Amino acid sequence: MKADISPIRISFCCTNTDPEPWLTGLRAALPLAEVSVWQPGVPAADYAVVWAPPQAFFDEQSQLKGVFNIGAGVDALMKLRLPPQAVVVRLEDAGMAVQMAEYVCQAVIRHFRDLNAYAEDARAGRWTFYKPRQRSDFPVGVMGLGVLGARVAQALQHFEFPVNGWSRSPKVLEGVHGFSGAAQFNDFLASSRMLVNLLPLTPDTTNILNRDTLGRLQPGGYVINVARGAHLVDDDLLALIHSGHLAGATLDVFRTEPLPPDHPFWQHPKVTITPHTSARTLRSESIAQIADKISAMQRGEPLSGIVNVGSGY
Ligand code: NDP
Ligand code: OXD
Repeated sequence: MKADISPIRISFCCTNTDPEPWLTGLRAALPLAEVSVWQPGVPAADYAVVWAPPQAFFDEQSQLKGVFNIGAGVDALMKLRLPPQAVVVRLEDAGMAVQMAEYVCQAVIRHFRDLNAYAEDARAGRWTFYKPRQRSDFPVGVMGLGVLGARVAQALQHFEFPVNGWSRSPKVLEGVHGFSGAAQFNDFLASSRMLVNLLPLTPDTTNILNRDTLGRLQPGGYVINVARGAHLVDDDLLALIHSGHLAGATLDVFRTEPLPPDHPFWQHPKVTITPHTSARTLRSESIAQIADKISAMQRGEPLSGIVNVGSGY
């Protein structure tokens, strides 16, 4: 259903994004809105649709009522000086949760079932078997039980892995052994062999995957980082793989993206990398969600997905 709202101005400012399909979609969903790409000097807008905008955007568009981030993570936005009255809204699922669930399940299963070794054998023309492993020996710990982490924790249970979850506040999710807060972090790590990171990047979570924390995983641990590169201390991960404590890692996100050509992750036989693609922003789902929320704001109705700027997510 198309939203019916009074004339408003929406400014689009997204780096590395072709604006045209977004403008077309937003205009179709909000026919009474004026939607345009931001350029210095354009008239003041009511709402912004952004991805990693420059500080100059907010310095100029200081009267915004709402800022809609076309991603789930708002860490890039949180580094900027935002107009204090603006409500910051992130994407909630919008088609990303199922993608994240399939990506993480494939990474867990690929490791658990030795599929990398089978692929290597096939390339070498070897018909070899590896001993089946016990699922009960491979508990998976999911860090972050928000929109994406909860979906991942649920999906892993279909494959009968024991699942632990860790969040800031206590959460009750069926079939998930829940841990919360700093006080239970070490117990969560010690109960997990495979670790999936789905935390937001905040001052509290930067570098949270380090020598000490990863060293607390059960021996033969495996790390799947699908949140942000700055959660992980790269050299600590490599040292723990080299020492044999960790069996390897699947990494979708990196401190510098694209991953620099000389980074050791590219060639490491125990590290599988993908180019920040585990859960892509889906344009039509995202536009529908943003249009609904702008309409709700215009009508003075409450909306979900509002970022708590104080806690950074
Ligand atoms: P949510 O905000 O819904 O969930 C965040 C979860 O992390 C919550 O359970 C929260 O706890 C928990 N958390 C936050 N801070 C802490 C802390 N200090 N200690 C323990 N737990 C904490 O986020 P989403 O699930 O939507 O997204 C998670 C992240 O995934 C995004 O921030 C983004 O960085 C990343 N992402 C990556 C993508 C990719 O393609 N690689 C795509 C999309 C997102 P509580 O519930 O108590 O608040
Ligand atoms: C996101 C992302 O945060 O794409 O949505 O990483």
